[in-house]
Amino acid sequence: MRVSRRTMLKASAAVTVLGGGAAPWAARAQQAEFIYKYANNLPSTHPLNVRAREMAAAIKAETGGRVDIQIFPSNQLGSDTDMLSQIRSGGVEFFTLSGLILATLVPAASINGIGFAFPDYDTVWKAMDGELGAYVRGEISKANLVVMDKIWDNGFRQTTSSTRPITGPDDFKGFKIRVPVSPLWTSMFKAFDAAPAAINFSEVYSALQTKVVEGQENPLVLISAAKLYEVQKYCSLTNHMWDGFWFLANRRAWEKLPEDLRGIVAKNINAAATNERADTAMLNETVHGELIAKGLTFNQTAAAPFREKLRKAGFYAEWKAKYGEQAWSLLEKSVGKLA
Ligand code: X2X
Repeated sequence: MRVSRRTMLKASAAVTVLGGGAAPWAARAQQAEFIYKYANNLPSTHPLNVRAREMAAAIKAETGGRVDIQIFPSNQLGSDTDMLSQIRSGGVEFFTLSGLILATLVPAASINGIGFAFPDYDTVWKAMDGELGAYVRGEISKANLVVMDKIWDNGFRQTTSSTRPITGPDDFKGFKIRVPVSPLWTSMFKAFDAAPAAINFSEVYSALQTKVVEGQENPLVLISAAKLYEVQKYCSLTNHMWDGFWFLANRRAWEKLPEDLRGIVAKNINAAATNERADTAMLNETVHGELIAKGLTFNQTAAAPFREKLRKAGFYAEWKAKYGEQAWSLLEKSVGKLA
């Protein structure tokens, strides 16, 4: 068949006109009723984001395309401090944030980060899925944010450094360490006589690279995902606190969803949290070896001398007074007497 250039041009013009006329209609028919942004601070390879993508796909399918959750990982929409104000104003609809950082708005939310409180994951999940978690979620709701039931795992935090390993509390003396923007973190490292600098996670890699700080502390899974081993030499297994992410929603955006859709969304978010906990548990088995292969030098530490140093510095007494009897007794019910 011979087609002249003229006919070709005519045909393509017709397609363009048709396409141009049809596109807006087609787009409208396919567009979700609720397009909601979910922002977080973690690399897209972290299990939190892997499970979030799966979760968003399930929500889209189960709502027949009515709810479309778009994920913005890796601080694409700003630092934690920025995203916390966006979730409050409605600039983003969903956000996962460490309870310790959320404590700048909801003081009780940092309580799971009290130094050396949790001995293991069993104790963590019992407390956070039980009374302690329910108490914290109640406080978050009072601040006019919606919070999902299941907290996501960040992990037990370990200390990395470019200058020296941390073998006991004395090694923290004068240590320039990055901490997240949160009063509890600053207070704890001051109690160790370290020199904490509050820096958002979005700036951590470059702060380590340019030696603005000597070290930082984070769970092994994240030290790996964020490639912090590229700019650190030592990793000291201090296990100094357990940290998790609350899945938050802007209240107005949440209440705009009809009841049945809310049920589908919440169910899938909480299921993803449960799967993400299992993923990090699996990774915790292998990541230590991988980080050794990447060049980090590891050392173990004993908790008792660190805890004793905090006790002597008045850290536990100070925070008990800040949280109040009710919250503190819920924590001690889970982890035992803390000093
Ligand atoms: O900022 C951090 O270090 C991080 C990523 O662990 C938190 O979100 C608390």
